[in-house]
Amino acid sequence: MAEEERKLSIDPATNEMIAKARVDGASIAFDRAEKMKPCPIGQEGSCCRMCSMGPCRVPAARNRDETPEEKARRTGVCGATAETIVARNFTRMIAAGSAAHSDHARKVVEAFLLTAEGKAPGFIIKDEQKLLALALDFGVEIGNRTNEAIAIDIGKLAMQEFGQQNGELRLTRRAPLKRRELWRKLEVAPRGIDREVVESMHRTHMGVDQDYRSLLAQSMRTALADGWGGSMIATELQDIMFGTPAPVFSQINLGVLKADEVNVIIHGHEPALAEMLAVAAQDPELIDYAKSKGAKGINLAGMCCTANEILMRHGLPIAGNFLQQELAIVTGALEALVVDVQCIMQGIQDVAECYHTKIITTDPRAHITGAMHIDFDEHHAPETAGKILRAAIDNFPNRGKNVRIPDVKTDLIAGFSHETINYLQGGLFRASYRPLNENIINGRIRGVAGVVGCNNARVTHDDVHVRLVRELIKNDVLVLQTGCSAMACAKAGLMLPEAAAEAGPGLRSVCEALGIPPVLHMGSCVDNARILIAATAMVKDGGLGDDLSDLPVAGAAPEWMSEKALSIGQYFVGSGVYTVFGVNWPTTGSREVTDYLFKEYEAVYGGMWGFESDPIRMAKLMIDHIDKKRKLLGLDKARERVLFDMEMRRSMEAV
Ligand code: NFS
Ligand code: SF4
Repeated sequence: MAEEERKLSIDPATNEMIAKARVDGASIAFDRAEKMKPCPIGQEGSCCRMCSMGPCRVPAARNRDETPEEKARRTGVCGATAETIVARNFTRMIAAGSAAHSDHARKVVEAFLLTAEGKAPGFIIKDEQKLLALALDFGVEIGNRTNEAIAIDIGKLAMQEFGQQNGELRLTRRAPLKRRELWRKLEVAPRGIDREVVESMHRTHMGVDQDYRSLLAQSMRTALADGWGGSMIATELQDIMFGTPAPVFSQINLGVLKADEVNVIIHGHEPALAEMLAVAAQDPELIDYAKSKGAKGINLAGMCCTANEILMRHGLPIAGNFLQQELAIVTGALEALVVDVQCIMQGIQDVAECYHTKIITTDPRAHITGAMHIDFDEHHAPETAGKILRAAIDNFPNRGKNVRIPDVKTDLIAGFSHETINYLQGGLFRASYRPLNENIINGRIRGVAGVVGCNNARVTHDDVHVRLVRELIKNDVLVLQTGCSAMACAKAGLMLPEAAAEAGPGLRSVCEALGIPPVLHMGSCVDNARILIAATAMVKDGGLGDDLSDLPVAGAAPEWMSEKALSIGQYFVGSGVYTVFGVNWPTTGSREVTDYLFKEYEAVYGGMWGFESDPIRMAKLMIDHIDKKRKLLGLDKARERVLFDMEMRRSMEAV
């Protein structure tokens, strides 16, 4: 049967747990995906349910030579065309994605203000240097003021970014001048974060904006409010409170769970709770309590983006990425799965009922029917963390006999923030992007790719990420990663310096000289803002053009599923980056809209969208784009030379 033939994952731990789930009778996303076929009309963006005269289904024309009369007949009850319907759906998805990142940021700003005011026990201002740098960006006076006083001003200004009605978001000032001028000219410079999300919802309401170009311009403004607003604010303030990531060693995959300890996984996105749990898990009193219940200790691991946050800052192990959340429960060895917001499948509750795992929701915005709820409140963070861990410890004696922890885990090095990359290349006193730019100019590094995003149950788990990234590094493209994509490649061993052996000769020589892997883990999905900053630093360092769209770079989300990924893609495109998505593409219901995003956008933004489900072809699209940019910069000859040099070097080594 075809269903049996489709390979569900390339990860042995995942496959082992899928098999166990089936024996145990637990319902998991991998199997539900087989039963739940996607609706073809919804998938192409052609279903409108913006009013109760619908839902109206306006599927894409099946023949390319559709006459205008035929096309005119393909509209909703209100007369909305396929173009309008598709663009409205696309815009709403981006609004939801931007809202998710930005509402996360809002919580971070609230916690930051409480911390500065001394009202959040357990939280401190950890990275003074970053605080002062942000103060300069925000125009906050430093003088002889205390860190707390400076932080209060920054926090207030950051909070204003949400409610601001006019003008431009502060952090857009960090973008290259040329880019900002373009945004102004196109009238897509984001005014206020909340305003852009609300306006997107308004404009997509029945009977408002009914021109796809106009709708897509608003979707761009909303996405830019995410990348250069919400996400960037979240990353910056999290770094100040919890520390800016530096290289750290850790391990990943379900094999990080321990047979003789209380296993707690923290899953979701906002690092505040996870930070407190990381501290509480070291508390001798709680460790003794765990021992009193027969466990050897408390083992805390992460999942999804929360995992990336605590990995980058504490080196805590990662249990897995998005499609492994239910499987962690299937091990039978998980006492508690603690969740906050985003990417948490409701299915975990049902799976948990087959085992002893407690699902503990912690955010007032995200409840799950049947789960235990312990509200996380920054005013009492350490106490709440203790309460959560006690609930997990109390559950240890309930662990049954049906336990199997896959003996699979991989080492990795993470923690490549913009600051780290800067430092690694020149040391503290000469920190700069010069060596990276020089290696791009001399052709050892062909270009840089950001490979990010989710897992998707419609494609073989981790497969597209890993094959794409392998192909890119083989072709001397340095890869920057975040999110679940980073975890896929970490599991495949690509985040170790030894992985340089898989890279092309040029990239390999650079990685070996710096002692870094060819694939750099930059953090969670809000940390895609770090990629924007790194790219801007490349422009500012010189020699690679004067705008982000001049750089030999490309982006991809090969297994995307979340609306957040679409918002990220759109802000990358709007920042001038060619961005390719896999799995499926949500605007195929209109050829005109799709052509606009894939082709015409290039003339508008310098960056455009692409779609390709095959990883090798996806890599080719990205590499072709990188080569095109190299040529425009006059760097195509340099690469030919360096490859010759490498050949020569190797023949010399052989002598
Ligand atoms: Ni990003 Fe992170 Fe993963 Fe996708 Fe979800 S965890 S915020 S959305 S699934 S990469
Ligand atoms: Fe149909 Fe128009 Fe209503 Fe959409 S807004 S459901 S296309 S009538």
